[in-house]
Amino acid sequence: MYQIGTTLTQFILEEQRKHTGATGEFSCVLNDVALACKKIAALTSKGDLIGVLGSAGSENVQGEEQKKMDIITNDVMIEALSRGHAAALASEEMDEVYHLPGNVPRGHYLVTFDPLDGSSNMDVNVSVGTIFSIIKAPEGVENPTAADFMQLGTKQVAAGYCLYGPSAIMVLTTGKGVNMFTLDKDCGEFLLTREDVKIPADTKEFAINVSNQRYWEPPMQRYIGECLLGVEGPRGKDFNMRWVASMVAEIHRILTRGGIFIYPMDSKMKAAGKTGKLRLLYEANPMGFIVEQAGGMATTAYSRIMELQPTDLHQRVPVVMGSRNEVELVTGYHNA
Ligand code: P6P
Repeated sequence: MYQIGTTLTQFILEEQRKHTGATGEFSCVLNDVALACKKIAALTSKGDLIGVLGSAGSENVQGEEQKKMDIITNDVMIEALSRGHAAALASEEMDEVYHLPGNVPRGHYLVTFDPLDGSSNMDVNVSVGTIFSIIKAPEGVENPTAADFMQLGTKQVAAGYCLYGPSAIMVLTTGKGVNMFTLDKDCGEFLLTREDVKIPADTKEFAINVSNQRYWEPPMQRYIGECLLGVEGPRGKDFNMRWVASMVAEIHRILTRGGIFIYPMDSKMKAAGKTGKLRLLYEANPMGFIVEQAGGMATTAYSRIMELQPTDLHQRVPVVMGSRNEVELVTGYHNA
């Protein structure tokens, strides 16, 4: 148990002390991420004042329009993680694996991240977030390649996000539960505000982009249809709906009060040769780790997300995650 108000730095160092023989490298990687998130929090809070909103006039490696803040925050993450504690980096905004500069010692951790998930919300002043996932680099590999990142989500040693909303909140798991740290801008520290967060097993709130309803597979049509029937329907209760179009905000709400977040496979994606909307390595896996550590469940609607074998840095997968009993119901419908 930690005292509310413990700084993230103190928390990380205290956790390190529990691992005899720890080199401190993992702690340094976490602190590098925390530094980047503090800088990004400062940038997102200034927005138009410093001219960081709007399109960059370019596309990312996946052909998606890049916002100025996609590029800016990607650079902030790279700069913070290039201090010699990581082995290599991969990001939504970069096609290839990023290797640290030659004059910097190599660490032993691989970090994947989405520097600003939901970045299009920046232009309308809605919450956005940084998502990150940390795995161990294979022993003895001097310059890790994309193949070294193709590890199961169960191999993650840490995952987290920083939500830039009314307050900036860092949510972190290292496999021993989920803790939340709120940024105190007066002292520049993330302070522990919620410890060992747990998701309620049941919910009355679903998050899905209903504009895609006509493309959904029948089991998803059935599930959402039953929710919409409310108390008169087979679920016997009324549901509420939320859709922020920012995964970090959705998952944070679910960690806070329960719920289910769904971005399903659909016929439109299939016709376009896509395998889903959200990216496995830096959205689905880290969020799946956090949700599971908080007692929730994370599947593709068919199988556990963290047991999917990655095949590509930017691989997309369907996502159903949140309150355990609700995710189990949806997954049961799809496997019936
Ligand atoms: P849509 C943001 O672009 C994102 O990757 C997730 O954060 C979010 O949940 C989803 O896409 C929103 O998708 O189709 O509603 O714009």
